[in-house]
Amino acid sequence: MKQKFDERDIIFSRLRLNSGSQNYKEYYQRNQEKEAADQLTRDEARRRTKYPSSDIMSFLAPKADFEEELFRQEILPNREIAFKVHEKYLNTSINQQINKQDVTQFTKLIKNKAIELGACLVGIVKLSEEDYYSHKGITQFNNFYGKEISLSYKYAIVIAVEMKNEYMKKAPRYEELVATEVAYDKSVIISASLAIYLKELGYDALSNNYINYVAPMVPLSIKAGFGEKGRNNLLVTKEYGSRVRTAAVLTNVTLIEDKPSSFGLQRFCAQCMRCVERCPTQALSPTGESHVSDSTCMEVWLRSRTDCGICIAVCPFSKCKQIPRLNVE
Ligand code: B12
Ligand code: SF4
Ligand code: SF4
Repeated sequence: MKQKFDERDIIFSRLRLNSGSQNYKEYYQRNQEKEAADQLTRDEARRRTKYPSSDIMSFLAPKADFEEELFRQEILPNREIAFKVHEKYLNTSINQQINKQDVTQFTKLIKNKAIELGACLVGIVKLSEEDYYSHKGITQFNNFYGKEISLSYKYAIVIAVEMKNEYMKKAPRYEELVATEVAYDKSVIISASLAIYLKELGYDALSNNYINYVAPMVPLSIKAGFGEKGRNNLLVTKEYGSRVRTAAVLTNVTLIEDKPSSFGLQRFCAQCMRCVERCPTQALSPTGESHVSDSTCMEVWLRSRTDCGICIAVCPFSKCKQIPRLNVE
């Protein structure tokens, strides 16, 4: 079995550790090489936020009037719905009477339902133990830090949501963050709604999205047949490039799995290299396994107060047409 990835290692979890806490001491005793860079990022994030006592990522907030307007008109309405549906999902109990399904028909039905709900891609993965994180980290919405993840769902219904092209091509400006946030909330609405549907039919279901991840999404979406991992270290799909956000529903109902598929991306990337060249901080590796340096990427986030997205926008498969110009402070 491949080694599992630990959610405590992702940068968002590391930055949320409070210095002086037992978890902080334990983590940096094991990972001394990360402490100095993480502390710099933490200090910079606090320095750049209007809300120093709230979540460490709150530097990603509107600044100009037009940004406030976009926040109110585009992000807030979806966020409210996402949290309502998520709450309903948590409160829905599993029907004690299992509603038996024909596998082929039900796979079709569930995929159609995902598309109706707004997914642009949907695929099925047969889960293995290594698909899960080994332990929980700290996220904005829960803190089960250090809890071992020992789940054994049979299948994942993986969904992708398109990020608005008109906004993504403005990366790394504020519009890009709006495209990210809206697609994140839509991914919660879709995955939580599917989980509610499955629970009502008598099947356990867990919604894996930004509110609570138990499994990393890039490997899952590649297994679901959405596309390949590009030089930009992201899922690149033939249809939307990397301009998608992904989520999943993990369940025990039997489904027909999809297979990973290739469209020749690796050869294309070797000639293209646009994402590597256009990344403002050289966070992407030009050779070997594709890889991103998390703290180097975050330097751009701190400067632009968005989550950048240039490596999505410049990818020819993302079809953003207009190649964005660098605009970071
Ligand atoms: C942490 C995180 C980040 C961090 C670190 C990135 C990273 N790849 O780890 C930072 C801040 C840098 C980041 C940046 C961005 N992110 Co991000 N991020 C995540 C998050 C929350 C967790 C990723 C994770 O678990 N990484 C850890 C491992 C699994 O990933 P990995 O480094 O690629 O590791 C692979 C190999 O290197 C190797 N490996 C590496 N280490 C280890 C260790 C062990 C033990 C083993 C066995 C293997 C192994 O195996 C891994 C599997 O292939 C995911 C959501 C999620 N839960 O999946 C979103 C996610 C990956 N991000 C996403 C996006 C879009 C972005 C940004 C474009 C920002 C934006 N505008 O949205 C940038 C792009 C950066 C880039 N080019 O990669 C999307 C990707 C969608 C897509 N099209 O693929 C995701 C899936 C969010 C979502 N729900 O849609 N992100
Ligand atoms: S999001 Fe921006 S900073 Fe991060 S890897 Fe992509 S281009 Fe580089
Ligand atoms: S920009 Fe070019 S090199 Fe980067 S992922 Fe897209 S096709 Fe590959």
